[in-house]
Amino acid sequence: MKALITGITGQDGSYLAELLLQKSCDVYGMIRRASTENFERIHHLRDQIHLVQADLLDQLSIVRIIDEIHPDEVYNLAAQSFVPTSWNQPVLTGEFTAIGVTKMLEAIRQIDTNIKFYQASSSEMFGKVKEIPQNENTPFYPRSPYGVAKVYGHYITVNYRESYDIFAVSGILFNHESPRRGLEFVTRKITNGAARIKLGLQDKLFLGNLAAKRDWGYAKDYVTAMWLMLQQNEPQDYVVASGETHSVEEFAQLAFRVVGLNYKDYVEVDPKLIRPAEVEHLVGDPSFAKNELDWKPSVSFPELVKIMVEADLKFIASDAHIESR
Ligand code: NAP
Ligand code: G4F
Repeated sequence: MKALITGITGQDGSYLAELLLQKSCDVYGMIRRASTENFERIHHLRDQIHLVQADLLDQLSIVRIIDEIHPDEVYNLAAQSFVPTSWNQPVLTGEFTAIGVTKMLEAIRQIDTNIKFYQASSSEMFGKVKEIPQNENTPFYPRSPYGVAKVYGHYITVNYRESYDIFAVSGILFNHESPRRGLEFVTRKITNGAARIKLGLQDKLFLGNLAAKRDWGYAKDYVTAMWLMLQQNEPQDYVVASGETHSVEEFAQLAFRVVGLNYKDYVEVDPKLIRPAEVEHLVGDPSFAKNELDWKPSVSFPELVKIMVEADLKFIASDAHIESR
């Protein structure tokens, strides 16, 4: 079994590569050319995976690698994935996150329609939510150029499934986090900030909207759901979520509690971090994934916060040690 992962250098790509190796897959990772390597998350896997250069912006490069590798499964995780950047770079976000999906699907259509395809859809598509909780039938109402691009990616995946009989599925994943989460996302910003404050490296943590609510899970659990979706008999789209919702403020409260501090003494709101249009309340209904895929999350919200804070304490302590030499 051969699998190609786009976005292998990202949070999810690195965990998915580990999972697929455990399943005895031959793992190929698509990377884009950079002047310096950006492989921290997959460093430990380098001698077990194959890295191939291509770019979501370059159709021919995608056709070439799919033709050369001829994978059984393609997991399309690559995207411009940070919501605030999508207001500053809306066109580029559309090129990567929306049209990039068509480029992947079109390569599969031309080379071999038996290749299975996973698209990384997002709960950001629900945006200004039409119902609570959100499930596979909830209408979309995206609130950012990123959300709009993901809606395009979602429907082009449905369309290629229906037009060309490709086994193409979308996982509508709610926020999932880990110690490998990028530092700009709110969970990692908080756990990293709390750890730095505890270690005396920072005084304050500036955040935006503390009232926003998210359904947060653990990334390792969520990549298992991606794999399960491609092992089914029928291609279908699934919501993957914990079913619980918590505010940014609650996350901060718990994270600071892990290091024995009161968040109110350190967290301040910076109005510049408030978004032009906010997604206020996300909470998913994962019943379909639970019933059909026999999938359920294994890490609770407080456990997730603890895992992330403890990892950041370790990471920063070793970093601070290097700084002080
Ligand atoms: P991430 O950490 O930001 O990783 C994004 C990946 O995409 C990186 O490997 C990046 O490569 C790659 N990439 C970006 N532009 C590219 C291009 N033009 N050509 C090739 N590769 C490109 O994202 P993540 O959290 O792992 O999320 C994975 C996917 O799931 C994304 O599509 C995201 O939108 C979606 N999603 C995430 C969540 C979540 O909570 N994490 C929830 C729902 C959906 P570089 O290393 O070169 O930048
Ligand atoms: O951590 P965030 O930046 O994640 P967001 O916007 O929910 O997007 C993430 O999850 C999506 C799934 O729903 C993915 F599709 C997407 O790729 C990405 O992985 O922000 C979460 C919430 C927002 O409401 C934001 O306004 O936290 C609020 N927030 C408050 N202060 C902040 C901050 N967000 C960030 N990034 N930084 C802050 O200082």
